[in-house]
Amino acid sequence: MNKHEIAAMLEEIGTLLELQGENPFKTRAYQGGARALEALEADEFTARMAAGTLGELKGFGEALVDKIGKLHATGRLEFYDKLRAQIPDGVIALLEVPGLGPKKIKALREQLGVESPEALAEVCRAGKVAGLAGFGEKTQAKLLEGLANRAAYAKRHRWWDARAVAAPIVTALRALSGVRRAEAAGSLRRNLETVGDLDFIVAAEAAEAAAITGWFCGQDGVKEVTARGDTKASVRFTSGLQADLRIVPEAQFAFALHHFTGSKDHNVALRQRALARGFSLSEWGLVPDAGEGTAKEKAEAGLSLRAENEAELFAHLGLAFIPPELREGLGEIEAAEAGGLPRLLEAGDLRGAFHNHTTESDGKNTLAEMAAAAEALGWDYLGIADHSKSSVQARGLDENRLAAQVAAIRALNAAGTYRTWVFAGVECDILPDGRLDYDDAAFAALGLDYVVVSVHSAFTQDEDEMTRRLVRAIEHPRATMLGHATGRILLRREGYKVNLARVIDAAIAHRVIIELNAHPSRLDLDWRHWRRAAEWGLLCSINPDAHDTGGLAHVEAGVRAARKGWLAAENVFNTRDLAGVRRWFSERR
Ligand code: DGT
Ligand code: CA
Ligand code: CA
Ligand code: ZN
Repeated sequence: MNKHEIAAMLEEIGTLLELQGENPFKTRAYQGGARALEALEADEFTARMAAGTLGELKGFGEALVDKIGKLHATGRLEFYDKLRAQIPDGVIALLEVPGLGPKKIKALREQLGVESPEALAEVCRAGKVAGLAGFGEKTQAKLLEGLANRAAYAKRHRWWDARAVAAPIVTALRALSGVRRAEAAGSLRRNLETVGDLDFIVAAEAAEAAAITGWFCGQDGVKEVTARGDTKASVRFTSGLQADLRIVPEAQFAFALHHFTGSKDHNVALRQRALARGFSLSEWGLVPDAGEGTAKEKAEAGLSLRAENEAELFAHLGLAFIPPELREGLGEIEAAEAGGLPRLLEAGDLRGAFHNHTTESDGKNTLAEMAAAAEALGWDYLGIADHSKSSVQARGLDENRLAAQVAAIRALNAAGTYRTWVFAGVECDILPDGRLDYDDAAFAALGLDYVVVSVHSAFTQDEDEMTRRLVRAIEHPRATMLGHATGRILLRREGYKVNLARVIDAAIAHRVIIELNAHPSRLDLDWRHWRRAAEWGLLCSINPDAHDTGGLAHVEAGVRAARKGWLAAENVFNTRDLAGVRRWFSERR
């Protein structure tokens, strides 16, 4: 195990011990150990592990060093396995309920015998939780809301995770004998932020279909085959994700791909358009509506118009090709008819990104490592925006540390070590009253290139208060961009309540960019707002919010969401070249 994995393990041990009611001294030793480990340079860690000198450092007691050694060498720890085995899975699941930490869970177990989210829902509904010391009516209501979200979301998966499962399957399907074409369809292809199940469409000869479904059902990770026929199959993976496979004759492929890409609303609208032209559109083909027989029979009788691909299908209906991500029944057919579809942003349009963290706050890689990674991606620039001082748990930077970081960034640029230019920014907390985390004198002295302003505290303010708070931050002359505008965490937590129309208006009026936070769990501001906001003149920045070098790649999720929001390159700030970005920043300062 590497240092990060060991630190995560120690952190988990601390949590498990807390759940068990161990004394705080002991649990803190593990949590402190995790932090000390994270603070250690990777090189030093490796050297000290080799030399057996980790114990010489402050914060690494004998017991801790022993456990780190075992994890480092073998990736396993009997102590952990035993501890974990003592705690029911349901209790572990309780840790995922928003608003619950180890202490509260312990109280719920001891006083109400709650050992699972389901049991918690029951006692909340019965009103028993409100009476416990440290809980109250408000907490009880919050827990119920969190539980409801959890249940609603349990069936969906982040787009990023679903894509990671689907991509190798498409590759493997294409390599099977007899497979002419294979694509992932459904919500994944439409770049929806969460995906219910995967849908694969394959073109192959009927004689090969059984072998293909056989491979599909027998592939690694399949826990259960939920349906199986000659040309169809459905499976469930161990992750809980399900997948449907459909095999069609090659002539039918474009129609099937289009049908199973959806969305349902888009399909309904397109079918109506076909009917108005005397045709019936279905997964089988595009056949004349008149005459005897079902659409399937007509298609099998060879009555369908031919379409090699979806572009030809759309052309039969007098439409330009509609990119899958626009197929949500939100006016894309009208736009395609009028030649009004946007030239959507592409991943290659991005020249860099802002809002990235380093080890100075809660990132896992240093400034130099982040710059090197950005250079490897071919980026012209990289913006560093670590946390500000109020984000204490993220080791936010006070004025002095930030000044030192700005100096380090200037020195790095001057040294010319990397081809990628580094901009000095900060992710500045928006305080509960809308003020920023540094005063005017500090900002003046720091000479930052830009400032991302974000909410990291007091999420529970009412809509009015939150809206006023965000607008006040946007009105601050130093604000360049608004970070993760609603604070939502997909599948886990709703965004805070805020009047987005007013926030967007203020951003446009004050020339503040709003980020599309590209972290796969955020994708915030949501794609549903971007089309209109961009028409009004809002500028978007696709920001990975990277906490390590690998996190920079998340911009792809942001590009997907931006495409879904009808955005073109000109709507996105970080498609500008270095000179263009510099100009914008200097005009704003
Ligand atoms: P998901 O899986 O919940 O994230 O969403 P989708 O869009 O992938 O939905 P899914 O897997 O149920 O079906 C894939 C596509 O197949 C869907 O987007 C449209 C098409 N489809 C499925 N059922 C129907 C239906 O009853 N009517 C129509 N018009 N289309 C359907
Ligand atoms: Ca699906
Ligand atoms: Ca499906
Ligand atoms: Zn943030």
